[in-house]
Amino acid sequence: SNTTTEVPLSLESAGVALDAEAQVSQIQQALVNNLYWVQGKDEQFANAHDYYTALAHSVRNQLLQKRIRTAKTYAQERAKTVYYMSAEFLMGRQLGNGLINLGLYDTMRHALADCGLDLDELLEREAEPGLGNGGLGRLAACFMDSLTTLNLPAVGYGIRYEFGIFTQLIRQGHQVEAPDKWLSYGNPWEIARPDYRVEIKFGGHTEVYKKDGDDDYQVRWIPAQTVIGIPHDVPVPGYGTENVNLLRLWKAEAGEAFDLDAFNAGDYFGAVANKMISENITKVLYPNDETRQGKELRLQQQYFFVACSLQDIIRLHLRDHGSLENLAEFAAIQLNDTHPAIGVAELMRLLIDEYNFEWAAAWQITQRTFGYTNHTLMPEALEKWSVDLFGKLLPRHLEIIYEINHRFLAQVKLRYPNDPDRLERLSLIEEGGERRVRMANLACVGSHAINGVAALHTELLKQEVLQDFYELWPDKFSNKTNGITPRRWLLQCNPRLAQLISETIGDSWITNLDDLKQLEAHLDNEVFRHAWQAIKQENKWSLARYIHDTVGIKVNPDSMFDVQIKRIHEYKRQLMNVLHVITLYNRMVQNPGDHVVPRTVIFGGKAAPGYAMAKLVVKLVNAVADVVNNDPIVAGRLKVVFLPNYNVSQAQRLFPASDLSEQISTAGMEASGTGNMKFALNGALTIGTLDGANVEIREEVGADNFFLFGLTTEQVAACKAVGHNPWCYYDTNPELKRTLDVIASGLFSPGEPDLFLPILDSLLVDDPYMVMADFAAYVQCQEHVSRTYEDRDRWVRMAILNTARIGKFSADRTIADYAREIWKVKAVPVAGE
Ligand code: GPQ
Repeated sequence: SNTTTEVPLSLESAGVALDAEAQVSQIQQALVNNLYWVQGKDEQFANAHDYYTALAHSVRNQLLQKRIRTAKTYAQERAKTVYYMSAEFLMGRQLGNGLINLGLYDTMRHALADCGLDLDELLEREAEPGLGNGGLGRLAACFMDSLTTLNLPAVGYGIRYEFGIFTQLIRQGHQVEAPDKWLSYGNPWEIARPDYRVEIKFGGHTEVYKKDGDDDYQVRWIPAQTVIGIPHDVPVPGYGTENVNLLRLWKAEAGEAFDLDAFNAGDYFGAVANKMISENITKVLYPNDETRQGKELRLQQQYFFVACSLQDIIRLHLRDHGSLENLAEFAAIQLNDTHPAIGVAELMRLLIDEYNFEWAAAWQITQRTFGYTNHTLMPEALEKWSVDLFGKLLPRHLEIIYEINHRFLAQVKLRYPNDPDRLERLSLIEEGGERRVRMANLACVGSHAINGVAALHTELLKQEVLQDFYELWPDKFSNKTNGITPRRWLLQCNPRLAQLISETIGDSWITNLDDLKQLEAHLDNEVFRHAWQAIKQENKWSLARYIHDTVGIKVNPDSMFDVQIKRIHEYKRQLMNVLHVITLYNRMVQNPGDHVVPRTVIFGGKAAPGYAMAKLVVKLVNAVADVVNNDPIVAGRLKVVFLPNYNVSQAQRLFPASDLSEQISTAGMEASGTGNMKFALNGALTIGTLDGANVEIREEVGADNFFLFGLTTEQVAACKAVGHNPWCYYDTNPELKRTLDVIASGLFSPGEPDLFLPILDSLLVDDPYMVMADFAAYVQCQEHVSRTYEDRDRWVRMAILNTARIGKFSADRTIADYAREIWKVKAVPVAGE
């Protein structure tokens, strides 16, 4: 082959439509060229990872070509742009997604097979970019896919963590965390843009001064330290479009001047040590999901990426529009939770201190530009920063926040003249004890739109967490029920089902998920139902193989795959699921001859490293698995699997192979959930509470096709109001009693009889997540699930209806709603070559 071409080819050269054979040979040539010119490897010595990288570069070349044309088009059209600010983007692997979105997947598979390479194997070589914790980060990734697919001009702004979410290892059943060195073999998807570097200040003090030729006083910030932000751009393709948007992630480096003083003083080592401190800012993702950690470095991360992004937005806006007066007409900035909420104060600072705006004008621009999405109802998850820490790190921002608060509370006082309690609740500053800045209040005051992520969640926000803001500004509030991208979560992860669907109703569902409704017309077609079932079966076989390869457990692919995959949290009640497993086991021990519907109960999820109770639940699952999986009485009718290191790649294997989706959070606690949508899209049935988006999923798929159980939000509240007594459930439910007694007996903790006492204590002392109260209903509902599963034809019909009716939960719908109602942005399609 010819390896002497100077420039690595892109896969398709300008404009010429190639026949299939020519395309295959061009792909092969591009690969060889990449191997040679980009990686300096000869075919002879190239391993699978080298081929993966070569392939990734080929795809990247095409994406960059499209990206350049996209950027030109957006600038020419003076298009309004969405800036999605998020501390997390859980993108998942890029290669498979890139190939699918470019429409090259099948061609590539053939071209590779032709050279004796297996595409699936190469796809597995890609490191998982785990730049997020869970649902919130994955939502941001699905949104990027939909934004581009809808041809909406958008930039995702975030942090390029050198270490993503930790790798979860299981040792003797316990979770152990290992660092995630995802960049160690390089990242072919990113391009560093040192030419767009920005400088970010930290610490120091402020001072008043008079600008030349100006009578008014100005404030300036004299920082103690500066850090440089280097953008790293990742192209984001959409499905079937020429548009390519950008994910721009910031890496912190030491400022140019960092070393001068120290160097001049001869302190070379001190200077280099200082450089390391700067680079720490983007070193590692905080692995806490829905829990605050008031760590200085975390606030530095938040301010760093937001300040970098705002400078970038302003640079682009001034380039295209000349003045910041009309910023809100061309920029919509969405705050993904409160992590980027400091942006409100930073934009005010920029406008006032750097661009000489008057307060009122600056405030109007700021409010019109920002929107805020809330993702949790749990008060302990709301971010609050100590005023001391804040003032030390961001002295100018603290002043600005005080001024915002002063003006805001004056306005509130006019509206509610004799209501000091309300003033106290609305204040941006929490008083009493250590004074703290309330980031949710800052986000609410600084935004023109506030939204929740499911209908129930938004209602509860209005009634509870943000009630005072709702009463003040009801029109700011709206609901935007979450969604998922059908490209990754069906087309890519479940190719067999995707193909059956496309053969049956055509492929318009890929970009118009409501079209899945047409499947209902085929419900009575036996051939179709059999094909559906056969695909689920194949997917289960392939998951069974994966389980055996990763944890060495043999599972029965004919058993019901009962799956709970999500972060480990008390409110998500993995514990209730384990208690059910123990109950099933107890029944087998007591009545070995009874008929049972075989189940494989699969768990996956990470516990925050400092969350002792969640880690103990991981241990309990593994301990129960050890006993149940090895007891001959069970005879393979029940298996328990904890899959270590749940992540996006693993999720793509799990959803297609699941029969039962566990969505069993305490009502009123899960803001939305998005895994629930991925299961249903892939034809799993849900056992769930009336929580988050479960409510809307049940509405869509029909109550008959959803296994509902448990207390409602109101019942939970009522129960707690009269004083919930978990003991009475223990005393009156013999099966529940037996289940807790077996744990207490030490059966699952040989040699460590007290190991699980904290779990028993939590259940019996206050049971804050109502596991005891919901247990009987859960077990009863699970019996109904088992009986239904025995009628396999009924189950398949229900599964098909779940898929057919899940169209509402496409992220395309969600994004179209944000675009129309909050961002006021329009599609700007890029013309083909
Ligand atoms: N969510 Cl506040 C997270 O994943 N992390 C967080 O820190 C917060 C929320 C989730 C939430 O628990 C899910 O119910 C949502 O579906 C998801 O955000 C996306 O909105």
